[in-house]
Amino acid sequence: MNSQNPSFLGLDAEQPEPAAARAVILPLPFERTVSYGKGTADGPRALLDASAYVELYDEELRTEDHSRQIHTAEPFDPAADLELSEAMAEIQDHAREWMQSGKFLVSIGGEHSLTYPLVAAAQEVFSGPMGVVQFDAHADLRDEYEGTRFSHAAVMRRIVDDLSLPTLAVGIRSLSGPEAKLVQDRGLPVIWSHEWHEDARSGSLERFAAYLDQLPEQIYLTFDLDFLDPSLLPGTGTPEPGGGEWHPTMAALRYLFEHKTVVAMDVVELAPEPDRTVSDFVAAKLVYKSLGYRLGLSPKG
Ligand SMILES: [Mn+2]
Repeated sequence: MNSQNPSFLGLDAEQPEPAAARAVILPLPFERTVSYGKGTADGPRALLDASAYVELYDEELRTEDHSRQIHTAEPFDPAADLELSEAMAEIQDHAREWMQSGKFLVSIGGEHSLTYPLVAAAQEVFSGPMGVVQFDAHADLRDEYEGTRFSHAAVMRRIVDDLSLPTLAVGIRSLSGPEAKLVQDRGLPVIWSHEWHEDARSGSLERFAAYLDQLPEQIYLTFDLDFLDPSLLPGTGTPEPGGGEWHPTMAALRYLFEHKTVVAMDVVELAPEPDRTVSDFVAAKLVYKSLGYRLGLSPKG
């Protein structure tokens, strides 16, 4: 491990070799189509730096065994002069190799456009039906944005249209008129932000569970950090008020990992703030909690 690239949880030399790990963290400092606040290229590094301060013992799962099962891969970023479509293909190839090795791949971004090649790789590697669960403030269902079909703002449209995968979007509170019409016309499953909050107030996962029941057993999870409320995680490119709070979000993630086979996941859109590390730490903790749910309680390996 290059000392320039910290490993998750600050384990460095104590982390397992890839062959012995059950999960791999793949840093993807990719930023090409960001439209508002920039800085997601610095997201992976900030998340890894902050993760050194996450306590290894998980008080909810009452174990820290999973902390020794995680390997951090070298960051991967396609050459800056590549066409966007070529860069996407390189990310897909790279992610496919990790997924084929049988590890639970957690890709950390980087901007949300990354999710398209990651989901495409998962679709190649994991045979059988697969659905995509998206936690996000934004629908990301534009057909193109600022001249590209590979924009972060079009990433779920690519997954719905080009990859023909069933989806569930959670926490949506920002979308255009045409995107809303698409949701309506196609009957795309969405838990709107106001519905999320209604459920969170009463501690109910019924709506979430009912939508999950409609999806295949295999799930790819994409977690755009702007799903969370900006009071909890301000360091993101396009923050939106009215986002998720910590405990209801963890309850939903736990439910997802307990009831479905999550085959791979990404956590994207961390744009570190210059003078505060709270967002970086929240993102790191979210990754570690997810890994705990995946490795610490799942009997599925
Ligand atoms: Mn978003």
